Amino acid sequence: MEGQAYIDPNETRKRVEVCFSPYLFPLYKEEFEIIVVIDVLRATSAICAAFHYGVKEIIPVSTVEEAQEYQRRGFLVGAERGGQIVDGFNFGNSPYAYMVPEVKDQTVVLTTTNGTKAINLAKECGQVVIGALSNLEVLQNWLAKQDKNILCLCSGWQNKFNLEDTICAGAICDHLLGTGKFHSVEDASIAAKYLFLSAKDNILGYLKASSHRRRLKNLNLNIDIKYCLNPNQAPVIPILQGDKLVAIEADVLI
Ligand code: 3SL
Repeated sequence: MEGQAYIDPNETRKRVEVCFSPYLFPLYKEEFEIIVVIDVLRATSAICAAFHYGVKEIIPVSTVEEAQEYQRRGFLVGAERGGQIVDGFNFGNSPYAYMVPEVKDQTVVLTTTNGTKAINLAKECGQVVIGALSNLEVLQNWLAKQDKNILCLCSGWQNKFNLEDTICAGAICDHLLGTGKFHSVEDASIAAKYLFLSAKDNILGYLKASSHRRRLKNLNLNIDIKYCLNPNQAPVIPILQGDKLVAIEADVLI
């Protein structure tokens, strides 16, 4: 496998690794059974919020054209590009847009700049699970019980590295490594873990100068930033089944 780090031939533990951006995903994609797609600001936080507030299923699509097609067919559709609601759609990517009675028990279609693309990229290669700071603890606990190799795929921003997804991925790594059942061999995973450890006591402050936080602040979306960076507010695990995200049943989470 191209670019793989050294693995001790006697190692029996499962792996947990971090891929910093979808652009790097081809270097990792063959080795993992579970792919945790992370887009803290804001796609995966919005998805977790949606399920926490009772959305039945979410169809993540990569392009605005696909979203328009679903809209023509009568679906509820959220569409975001560059942090803003795309013209012609009723809502975008704000977690608060999914905390309303109108979406309860509904199927929602969603397209976003980076997050839904990363989901569709990952789905050919393993079981896609949605990760965010808002579902961190419940996700960590569930992943720890899976006897599978796990890749945390950071959605980044237009294929570039970002801090918020990396910190979330680092938190997942830190927890799984702490169970003793997992190991990491890639330097990216070690870096993500140390970034999380230096950020964990004040994630909001740590990300103050980060690019995407500044982009959203400029769009007056501070309220969304605060929600997305506040851990464990939406204890759900969305998982991809076919082309649809559904929430894992609550009794499986215990
Ligand atoms: O990139 C994405 O998928 C979005 O979450 C970006 S934004 O937070 O809506 O700007």
